[in-house]
Amino acid sequence: NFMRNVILHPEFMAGNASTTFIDNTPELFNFKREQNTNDQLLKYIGDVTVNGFPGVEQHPKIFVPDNQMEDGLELVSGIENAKTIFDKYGVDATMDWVKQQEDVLLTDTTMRDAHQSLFATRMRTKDMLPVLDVYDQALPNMFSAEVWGGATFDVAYRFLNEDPWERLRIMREKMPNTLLQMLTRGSNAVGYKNYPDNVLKAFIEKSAENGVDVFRVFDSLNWIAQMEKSIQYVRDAGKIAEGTMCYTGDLLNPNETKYNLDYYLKLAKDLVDAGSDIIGIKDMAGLLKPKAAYELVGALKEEVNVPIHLHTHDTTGNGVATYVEATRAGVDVVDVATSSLSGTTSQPSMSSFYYALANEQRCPKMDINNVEKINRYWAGVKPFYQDFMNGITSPQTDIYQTEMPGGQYSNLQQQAKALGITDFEKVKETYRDVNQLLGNIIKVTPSSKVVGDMAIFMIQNELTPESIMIKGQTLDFPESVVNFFAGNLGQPVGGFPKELQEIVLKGKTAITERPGSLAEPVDFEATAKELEAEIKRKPTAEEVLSYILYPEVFLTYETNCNKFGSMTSLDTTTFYQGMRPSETIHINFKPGKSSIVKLDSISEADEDGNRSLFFSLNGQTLQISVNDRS
Ligand code: BTN
Ligand code: 3PY
Ligand code: ZN
Repeated sequence: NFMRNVILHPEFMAGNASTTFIDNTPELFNFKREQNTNDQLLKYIGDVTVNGFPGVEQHPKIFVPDNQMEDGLELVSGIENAKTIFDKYGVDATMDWVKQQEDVLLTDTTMRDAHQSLFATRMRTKDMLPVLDVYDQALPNMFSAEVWGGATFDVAYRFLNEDPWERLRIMREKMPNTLLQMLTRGSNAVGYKNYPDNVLKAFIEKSAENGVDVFRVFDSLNWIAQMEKSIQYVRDAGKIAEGTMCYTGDLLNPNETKYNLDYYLKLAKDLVDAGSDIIGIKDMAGLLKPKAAYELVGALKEEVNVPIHLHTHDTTGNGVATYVEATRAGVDVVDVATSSLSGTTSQPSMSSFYYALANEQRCPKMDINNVEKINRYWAGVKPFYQDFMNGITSPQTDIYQTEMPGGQYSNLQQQAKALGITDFEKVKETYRDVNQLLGNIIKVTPSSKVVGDMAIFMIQNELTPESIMIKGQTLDFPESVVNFFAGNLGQPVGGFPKELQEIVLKGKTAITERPGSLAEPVDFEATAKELEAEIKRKPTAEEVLSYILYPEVFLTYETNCNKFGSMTSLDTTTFYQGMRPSETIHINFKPGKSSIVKLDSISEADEDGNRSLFFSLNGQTLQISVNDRS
């Protein structure tokens, strides 16, 4: 394990390890947590068996058949692709290569946005491994695989008991010949608030070192000032900077005065001036209609000299049509997901798009039989996550009016329900009103939350846009709304609606500068010491960053790691649902070392609420005590 850590360490891989490398690199000794005592894992199984998984209603166990990759993939190696060009010749040569390709290139979002948008980002690394093992050789013509960032970072710690950095290193190791892509929220990195510039810089450097090649940088208000630092840090790290514009409104609507073609062309030019190597169009709600995509991409190809990368969600049902039109207009790369994890709130289907363009010059290059085989593997993974599915099974065309991002659509439904608001039509209508009230803003994490929170607030307090203007001074607005009007998310296109801003801020002044320019830099050494005192071991630089981004979440993860050990040997059904009395499972604690675990019985709770679980492990009885928190 120690040698594996040495060999896989980014510094070692880069050939930069010196004689002090081992002494100065505490993470090399982080192999203890990869192991697991029987006791720890049974404790975990016991806990999830008795208390259920956070956020999931307890139900009879749903057994999902074991899932394996089929044989017979056509594996090829030695193909020239974006990654081989990048490794050999660098960023500019890669972008030139992209522009020269006749076929439209693809980014496969299956392992990031697809499961983030379909089942709350809950996919475990374990279920990705069989695909990672064959990826480079089965799908060698991908432009990139989007595998990191967005919500995957905190959800890994929070719910999967996984270290996201370790996931990234595994992906890098197993996919050396595919560009790995991540989503970063500009000044919010992979968090929900602004961080000081030195944190952004360190986060991007470490992400690059651990394996990210392409950084898609966006801002939730399309404010260039919130993106340009990150873009520069990506460039400084020698990686590919994808400056991104979020798409909203309706480009071809003659009444669209704000988010029209001129707006996007100017934004794209500003992003290129800020150092973008490639321009991303991020259509998070699925609002970009086919003809609009044709116009937008066509105009961008004329106006800017960098490749164009289009991302959409199929929430409204027109995703493939949009991509076909974008392809005809010369788009360089589009984002797709394996078909079993595509559609609705996820990306359009990779194989549907392939067939839509079959026999055409720009048809994407792929071995369609490999794609189908790998897709059948993913189809087998999907049922493991049914507890987290968002329930959306058909196109939601009302999104053209509400403009709600796919990821928020199902979330807000749940949030409203939890507060006793069952009329989702009313929520959507109010969301639309709030968007107008706020000045028709871009809506994506975290600005979309401002609109959602405000809509819920208005419904709960029976407020209308008119009554807010009248009695607003007496109202306690949601924190996210105050934060928005205070300028802490940045400056919206066209500025704030002044009257409402005064009402919400109640005399406080708003900032107009970039929030990051006012933030004190973080003292990494002091923070590392503080964290060391908490966890009683020397943290890695990556762990210090995780702690800065998500202090509580990281410390809880650390506690859970010490309590439960590593979860990697546990199958996903048991991980999320635990066991039921009389059930037997097999656990491979180590490769080739399979153990038989049976749950014999669960006792009644004693007066302290503790239950005893009687397991047999390879025939030997083990008793685990679990506190029943119900
Ligand atoms: C977390 O919740 O922070 C992730 C670790 C998982 C802990 C397990 S999940 C099932 C059981 N119920 C809990 O509340 N914690 C444990
Ligand atoms: C994220 O920020 O996680 C997103 O995917 C936004 O669309
Ligand atoms: Zn997305």
